[in-house]
Amino acid sequence: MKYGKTLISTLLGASVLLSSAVMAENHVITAAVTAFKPMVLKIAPGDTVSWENMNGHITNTTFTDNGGEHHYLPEGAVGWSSQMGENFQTPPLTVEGIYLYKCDPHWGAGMGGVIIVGTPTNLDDIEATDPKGALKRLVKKAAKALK
Ligand SMILES: [Cu+2]
Repeated sequence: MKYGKTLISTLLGASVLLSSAVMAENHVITAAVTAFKPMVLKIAPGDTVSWENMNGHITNTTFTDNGGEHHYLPEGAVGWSSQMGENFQTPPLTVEGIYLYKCDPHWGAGMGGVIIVGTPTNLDDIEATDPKGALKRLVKKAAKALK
């Protein structure tokens, strides 16, 4: 009897894992001239994001400003940096919060984007960095999408 219960709970656990894997979605962002579309993307934890039409573009979560490198990611999240022209895909984004990224060659033209995974845990943290220029525009877009 005890064995039977263990077996059933194991099977239930496996089916829960399986259904969450099946339900995870990939979301596509398209590079268009000097913009990512959509610029703000909301996804569920565990979903992935991929970029298309990336010829001449990159997606990169490392920002360089005030002489240092900065990441605008939720605590514990891992960022990414694609190769030039690569139609990059993230691993499943499991840490909830706001992820900012940019295209380095076109960052001067404001080519960046926002991915919001589940609950936007880190909006206050990002706003507290007093973002300027194109970064400020990204943060405003994120805040607006959350209203
Ligand atoms: Cu670009």
